[in-house]
Amino acid sequence: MYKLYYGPGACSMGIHIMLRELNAPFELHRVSLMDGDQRKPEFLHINPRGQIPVLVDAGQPVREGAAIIAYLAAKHPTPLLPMNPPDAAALEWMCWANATLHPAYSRAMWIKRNFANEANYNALMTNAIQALNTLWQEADQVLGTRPYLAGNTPTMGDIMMTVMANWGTAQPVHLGQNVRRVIKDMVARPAYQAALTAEQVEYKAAA
Ligand SMILES: N[C@@H](CCC(=O)N[C@@H](CS)C(=O)NCC(=O)O)C(=O)O
Repeated sequence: MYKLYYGPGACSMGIHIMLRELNAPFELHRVSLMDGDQRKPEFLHINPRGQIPVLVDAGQPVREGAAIIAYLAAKHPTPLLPMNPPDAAALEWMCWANATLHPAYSRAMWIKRNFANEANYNALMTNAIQALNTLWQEADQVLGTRPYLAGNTPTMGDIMMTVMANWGTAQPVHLGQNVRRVIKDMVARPAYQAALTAEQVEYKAAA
C-alpha cells in the first residue's frame, strides 16, 4: 500500500491521478499548505524540503514529482509513461510539466508571497505571467500538430499540464484552444474525476 502526501489541487494531484490510473493501492495523507503543515516537524521528517508530493513505498520515501512518476511507471508498466523501452517524448513532456511549467507557476506564486512593494510586484508579476503564456503557447502549438503532447496517446505530461492549468494566478493566463481540448479530455477521465472528488477540488480551467 503506497502512502501519498498531497495538497488538494497541488502538483501532487498528478501523482494521485496516476495511482488511480494504475489501479495501484494507496492511501492519501492530506498536507494543508495554507495551514503551513509542510513546515511542521512531523512533515519535515518525511521531506526536509517541506514540499509535497511525497510517496512512501513500504517505508521508503520517494520525493520530487518527476522521480515519483518515473518510479511508479517503472513498477507498474503503463502507456502513460512507457519505460521499457523508454518513450523519450513522454519523458520529455512529463519533465516539461514538472520541471519547466511548475517552476514558472511557482515564480508567479512566490512573487505574490514575497513582493516588497506594489511597483515591483506589478512588474514582476507581469513578467512571470508572460513567461507562463510563452510556455502555454509552446504547448498549444505542439498540440496543433498532434493529439497529445507526446504523440497519439495521452501521457503523464498531459495529466500534469491539466493539473497546473487549474492553478489560479494573480493575472489571467492564456490557454490556447488546443490546450483546452486536451485538458477537457484529461479531466473527463474517470481517474481524474475520482481524484477531484477525493481532494474536493473544483476544475475551472476547462470552461
Ligand atoms: N520540485 C518539487 C516541487 C514541489 C512543489 O513545489 N510543491 C509545492 C506544491 S505544488 C509545495 O509543496 N509547496 C510548499 C511551499 O512552497 O511551502 C517537485 O517536483 O516535487
